[in-house]
Amino acid sequence: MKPMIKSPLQIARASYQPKLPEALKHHVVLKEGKFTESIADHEDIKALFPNTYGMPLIAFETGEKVDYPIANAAVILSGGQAPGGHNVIAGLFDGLKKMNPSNKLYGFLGGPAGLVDHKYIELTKEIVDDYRNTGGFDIIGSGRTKIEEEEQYEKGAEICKKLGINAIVIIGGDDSNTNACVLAEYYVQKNTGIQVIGCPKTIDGDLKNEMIETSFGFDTACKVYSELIGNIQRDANSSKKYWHFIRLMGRSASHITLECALQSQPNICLISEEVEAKNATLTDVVEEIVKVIVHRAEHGLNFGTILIPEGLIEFIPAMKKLIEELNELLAHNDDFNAMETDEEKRQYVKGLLSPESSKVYRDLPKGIARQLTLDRDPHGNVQVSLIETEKLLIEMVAKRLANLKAHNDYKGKFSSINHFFGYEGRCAIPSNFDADYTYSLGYTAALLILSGKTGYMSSVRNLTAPAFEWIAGGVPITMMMNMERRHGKLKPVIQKALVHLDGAPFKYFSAHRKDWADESQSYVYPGPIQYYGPTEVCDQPTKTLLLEKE
Ligand code: FBP
Repeated sequence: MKPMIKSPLQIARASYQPKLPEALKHHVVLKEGKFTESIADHEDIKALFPNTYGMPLIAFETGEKVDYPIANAAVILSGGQAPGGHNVIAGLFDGLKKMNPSNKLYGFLGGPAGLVDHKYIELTKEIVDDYRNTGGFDIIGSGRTKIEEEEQYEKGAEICKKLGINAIVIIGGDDSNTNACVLAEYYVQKNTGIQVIGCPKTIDGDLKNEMIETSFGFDTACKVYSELIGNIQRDANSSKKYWHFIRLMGRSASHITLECALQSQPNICLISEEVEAKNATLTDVVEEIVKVIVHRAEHGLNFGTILIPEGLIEFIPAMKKLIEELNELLAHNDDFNAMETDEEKRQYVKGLLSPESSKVYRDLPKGIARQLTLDRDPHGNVQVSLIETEKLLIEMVAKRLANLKAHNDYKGKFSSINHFFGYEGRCAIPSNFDADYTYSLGYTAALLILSGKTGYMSSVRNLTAPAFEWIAGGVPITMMMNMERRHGKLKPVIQKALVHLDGAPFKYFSAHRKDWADESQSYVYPGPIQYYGPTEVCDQPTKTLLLEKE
């Protein structure tokens, strides 16, 4: 294989030593805390997870030397890329090797499918060293295959037995960690001796709770998008001629959009959770945008920026109902899948929807209606990244402005440009925060494995303090669960954390957005992520985290 060609920054980052919580730099002792309960539906979850329900919280503290047994572990990267994944692996590798150099780490290739299909590599020092502090998941690849059948669990157990693997670390979002917990329970029930540990990954920032302060990758991705938004704002402020409609990844939750707004102060920022709470229609959303555009035009400002969360459409109540109906309708629907033309599919869907949803569906531009019926992801979710909400809004806003113009109520000029930022940030070189956080998560996962734990998620807390004050431990995954309807059935799942309207980040935004919308100039230009330099420039966590911890 040809050696990787590295940029000067990559070469410099290869020797960056991520910071660890102080306790992890020494011998550690495992301290058990309170026994736990699921966030809701206690009896149902307890019945489904008789062996892994209610386990205590865990913290690692400085202590005496412990002789750990030999452990061979394997790691899986699951779902969308997030900056820092390689450092979880590096931390896991270093943790395992430090406790016993004979410990081995394998990587299953291409996501959870690698476990079932027995595709793997042994991760050696040479391989891991090549990927330290880099973005991407390409060390072993990722995938979205859902492991949910007994046959898949058994195939996994078979390869683990063959390789002598006694623990699997699944690095994933809420759905992947839910599956990790199901797998952990199954392996205990079958007495396989295989432990399963989860790790909180997703740029979306929606895997968080009291014990998981943030998912990794959110920090870096938001910083990359905010840099781009800032650059666009400077461009808009220079040429003064375009309204930029910027859709941001994040699936259902608007955390990314909110964080980018806090960092860049755009003229308008929509938050899906607020739209839902206000029971707003698409027309209400358009009116809100138009109001600001008209106001700025009255001051001669025919330009601006609008941030749109990619999941917006799912939070407009009428659209939400339509999507829910479509989800049920399209789950395993062979008739629909066999249809060849879009028109055939359109007619078929229209006929089966409730009268209200059928009307909403008919009124949508055809392109958007088609995007709503595209394949669901393996977890049954609409792939919101494929729905071009920014274009839908541009179309509706332009129509409304033309109407106002015809009545002499708007004298401005409306030229728009659409953007979608998602893939640009998911594999960025991790910020110092993400590099340190992920390395610590991986190292903590190694300790959980060596302590014989299963059904836990690696947790590193107190993240707004300097890294040496971070607290490392484990959280039982069942603690984060409740029952929800998926693919038409009630299932135990980790509850997604949406933006709380009574939370500090939203409150801050809501208190300032009027100033950001008006004619005074309040754009912020965050600039690119800095890896070297003063700590206030290089080591800051997200504004969301800072406000939440205030
Ligand atoms: P995860 O939840 O798996 O981390 O993925 C996040 C995400 O980037 C979402 O923001 C986005 O909607 C989706 O993945 C896109 O999926 P894909 O990578 O399959 O295009």
